[in-house]
Amino acid sequence: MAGKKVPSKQVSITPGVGKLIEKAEEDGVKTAWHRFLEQQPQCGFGLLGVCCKNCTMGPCRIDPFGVGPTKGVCGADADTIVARNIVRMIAAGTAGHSDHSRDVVHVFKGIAEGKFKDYKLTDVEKLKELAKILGVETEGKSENEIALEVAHILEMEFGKQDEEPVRLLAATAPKKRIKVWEKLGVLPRAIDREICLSMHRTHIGCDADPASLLLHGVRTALADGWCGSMMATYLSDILFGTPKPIKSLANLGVLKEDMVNIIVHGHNPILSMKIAEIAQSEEMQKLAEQYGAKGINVAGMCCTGNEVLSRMGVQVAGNFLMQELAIITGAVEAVIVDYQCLMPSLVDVASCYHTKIITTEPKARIPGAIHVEFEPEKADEIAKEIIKIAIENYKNRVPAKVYIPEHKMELVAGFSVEAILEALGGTLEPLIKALQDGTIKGIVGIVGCNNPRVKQNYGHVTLAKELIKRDILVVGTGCWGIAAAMHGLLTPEAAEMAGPGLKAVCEALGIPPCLHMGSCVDCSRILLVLSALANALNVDISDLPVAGSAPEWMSEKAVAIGTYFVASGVFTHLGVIPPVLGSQKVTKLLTDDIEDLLGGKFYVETDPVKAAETIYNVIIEKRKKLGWPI
Ligand code: BF8
Repeated sequence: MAGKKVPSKQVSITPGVGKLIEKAEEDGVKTAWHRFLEQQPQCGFGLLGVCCKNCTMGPCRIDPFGVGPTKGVCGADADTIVARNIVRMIAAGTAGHSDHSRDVVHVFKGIAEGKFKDYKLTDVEKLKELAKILGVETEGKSENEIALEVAHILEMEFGKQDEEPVRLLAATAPKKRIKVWEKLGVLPRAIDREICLSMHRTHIGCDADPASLLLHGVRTALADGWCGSMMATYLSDILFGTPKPIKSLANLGVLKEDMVNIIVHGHNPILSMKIAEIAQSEEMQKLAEQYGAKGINVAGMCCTGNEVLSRMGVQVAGNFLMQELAIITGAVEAVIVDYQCLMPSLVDVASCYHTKIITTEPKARIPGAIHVEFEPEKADEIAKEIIKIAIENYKNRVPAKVYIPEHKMELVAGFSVEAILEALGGTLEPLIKALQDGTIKGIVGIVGCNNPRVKQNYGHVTLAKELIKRDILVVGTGCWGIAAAMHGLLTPEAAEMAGPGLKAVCEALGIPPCLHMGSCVDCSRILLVLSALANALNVDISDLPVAGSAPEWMSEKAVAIGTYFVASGVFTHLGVIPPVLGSQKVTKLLTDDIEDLLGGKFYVETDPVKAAETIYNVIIEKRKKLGWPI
């Protein structure tokens, strides 16, 4: 293969990955790791966040050493440019999560109106809980009537024009925290409005004050976590069931040599749940047999993988950096995608094998892919059509090109807030007691992506191991959840790796020391746990012995998540340096000053072992302040 070789043994800790990178090179295929090498050296101005291309007088670049220009053509300095760039990242991330949510609301409302017959309301108890939260009277009303009223309120969360905070946030965040946001003027009023305002403020000639810009970034991120993402979680639970602990397997070894392998990839469960469901039907299984396969094997990738894992136990093929590798096994008939975190390169990689890439959403089309537009009114029919493409493609598989690593790991996923409560016997009391007496020192939420800057999954796994060793319970979502699964951290037996206190709790409850809470929008579940703990202890979230981390983050959605964690009062670690170092002022605001305003701040450390030590110390300090034993 032309181009640089990737040091395959050094770029990942996950079994099977190195071998597939080598296979890619033998097959003449490039992966994200190859393209990352080709991109070196990357633009220093971009890495520091001091490049502005918000108008065509630019692009302007600020010299971080003060030798060259210190201002762009319009006069914006490094502080303004860095702040504007980061706010735009938050806005994009919030848009991603929340627009996903809008799609789920659309289907939820369509079911209530009787339009989408292929879906149903599965968790009616949760619907009633949500109705109560939103102040919808349920007495004497049918499920559909309740759902319709709920849908109308949720639609307004996107676009209402009054100054009142979004209702989901007002109803679920701790009162003490809401006061903090009120005082700062950062209570989000409507999701679309805050995203729109982020874009307006960062337009040429608008907000130039870094503090004012960042505060609006906070407001936008809060609209994501406590409203947009939370809505997606609530409604997905209502539609498909609230996750309960469920066993499954993870890593590329879940692909089957003698079956039609279909990967569902993306984020929205509306499509992937249908594919997983319809693939199990007798009609589809029989068709697969007619084509010489033993059946159909659906496996998940990234967050939609987490959605189908949590609710159906669908096995997971891998996390973000493994999407191309799945195709490189030569054993995948189709990758069916909705949106977000899809590498356009999937089509290039697939062109070297028999794999079909099937896009389904008008907002995420990839040149060269087959496009079958998904419509919820014809969900079953379209799911069948897509699955048939995969089945018919089985005959094109080239056995000589197939290599499926044998590695796969057992896991238990599905720890929704409800499942955690059930494991605790129906109340938070045992967890609070364990925290108070120091059996468990604290809780850390680990989230986020893979990034070729980091040895794949090393940050996720090392940080989690280091924390549980110190009796810190780890909860998490997204690609962290898949990393933890592939490395055996999501089994009750992993309690062996935990400190004595956490180990005893896990053994008593039969739970893993690391709890998989779902996809990235399900970070809202973590917020709900924090809110419940703060309320039960009559403190603010910022007083709790908790922290957040995104050890291998790369996406704008992760910036939004990190920001709403910080804004919620959480000390938040980033394992990848964000593009802010070009402004000392912005760097200080985010990693220091913001703590006085919000009680949380960002902490950047690329070494997960050092990060674990610092996080532990922060947790111990919080415990001391609460008067709890250390
Ligand atoms: O939303 S963790 S790489 S898949 S952005 Fe993407 Fe990051 Fe994975 Fe999920 Ni979240």
